[in-house]
Amino acid sequence: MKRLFILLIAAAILNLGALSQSFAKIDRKAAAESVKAEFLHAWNGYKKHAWGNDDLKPLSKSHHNWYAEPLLMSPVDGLDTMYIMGLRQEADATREYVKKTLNFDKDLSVQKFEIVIRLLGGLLSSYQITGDKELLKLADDLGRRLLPAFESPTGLPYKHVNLRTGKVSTPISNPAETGTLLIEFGTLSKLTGKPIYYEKAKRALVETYKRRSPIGLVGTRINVETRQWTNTGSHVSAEIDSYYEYLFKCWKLFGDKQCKAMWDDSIIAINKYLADDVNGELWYGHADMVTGKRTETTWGALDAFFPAILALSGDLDRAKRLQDSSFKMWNFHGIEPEVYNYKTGQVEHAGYPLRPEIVESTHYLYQYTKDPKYLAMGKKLWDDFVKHCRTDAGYAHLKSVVTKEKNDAMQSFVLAETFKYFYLLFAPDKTLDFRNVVFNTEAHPIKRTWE
Ligand code: DMJ
Repeated sequence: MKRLFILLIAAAILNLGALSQSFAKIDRKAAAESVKAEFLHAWNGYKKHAWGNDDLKPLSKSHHNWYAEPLLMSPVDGLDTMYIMGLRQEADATREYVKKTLNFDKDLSVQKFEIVIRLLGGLLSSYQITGDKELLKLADDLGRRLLPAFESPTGLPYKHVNLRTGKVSTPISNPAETGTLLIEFGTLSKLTGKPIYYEKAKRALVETYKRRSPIGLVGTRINVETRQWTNTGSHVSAEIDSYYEYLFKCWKLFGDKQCKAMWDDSIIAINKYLADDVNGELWYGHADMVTGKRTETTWGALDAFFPAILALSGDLDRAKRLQDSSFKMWNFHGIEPEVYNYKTGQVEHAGYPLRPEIVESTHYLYQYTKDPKYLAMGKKLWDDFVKHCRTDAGYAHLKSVVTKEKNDAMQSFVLAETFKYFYLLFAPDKTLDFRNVVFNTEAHPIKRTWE
């Protein structure tokens, strides 16, 4: 076992070495074309085998729906990627289909967070790209149907809400789900002139922040009716991650000074209690929100968004070091696991559901540094991604990054995020005005102009 670990470390070091040699070799144009072609491969798989449903099942060549009726997750999530890639005809046809088919008047109890980041975010960014008022109308209708979720005694939203009746359920939530709403609801307010959306989502973000511990950390689970934490584990991973992302991004997008102050305060605690320097490498582990005591030394595919936020907030030094750590994690098995123990080198959750976060951070670091190292890094990620996840009908999750066995799923965020960030990394900078958009957590770019 020890020998295997040493061999894996050696392989990872060789990979970093190979990376620095290959800077000059990246043909950005060819790489961007290849990403576009593979996006179309995945999209055509969806169209052929899952059209009208939420997601493609790429092994059985069938479909998956989140609820009893489809809500067009893949078409709405993938739409702005088509426009960004210049696939105008395909995008226009998809937009017409969405307008004709999507109807939120359904007796479905939906998970508000996922609906907000994928559907509300997707409709708003595609509205900004096309100016098609029907998309804004759909977004407004959806936003209105989600508003009852905020009617808890604390203003922290319930996890589920029925789109037709407004009935809420599931009071145990988490910072990611109570605090990842303001980009979308705030944008809806700016674009419709209805302040209620901004107010409700902002209050939820502030209430989450107010519940931080005396040392400045938030936990993993919170009861929205009682304000009590039911899990005090603190980290930047699943169930917390995008809460921090939105603190900074809402300052960027709306110039909201309170969001900036909440971020400034939070990042001090994150760097003090979660950052973990291990033999010169920077990782961020888990700690108890009350005591600050280290509880886990794990990092994973979801956490890999954090270098992007560090870079965005101006901390390029930590961003670069952390990105090197994520890349090291990726290279142990030629693709990253969901959870990796950076102290023991063990994979703790071996799945890879085609996550975009490491690509997102590579894109941000390239934008801020223009260091060709990040193009080479992205190319390695891309080649591995295609090699291990491509199927004849699309792209498939991996059950295990160790065995590379596939799973019959292709979530919509692959179309919204993974392909988009790969494309933006390689495509000419003029493709998207990076400095003047803010991406929601599902990679839907929102422009800072409100027309
Ligand atoms: C996406 O839905 C979003 O990026 C979310 O913030 C986290 N999980 C997936 C991608 O991994």
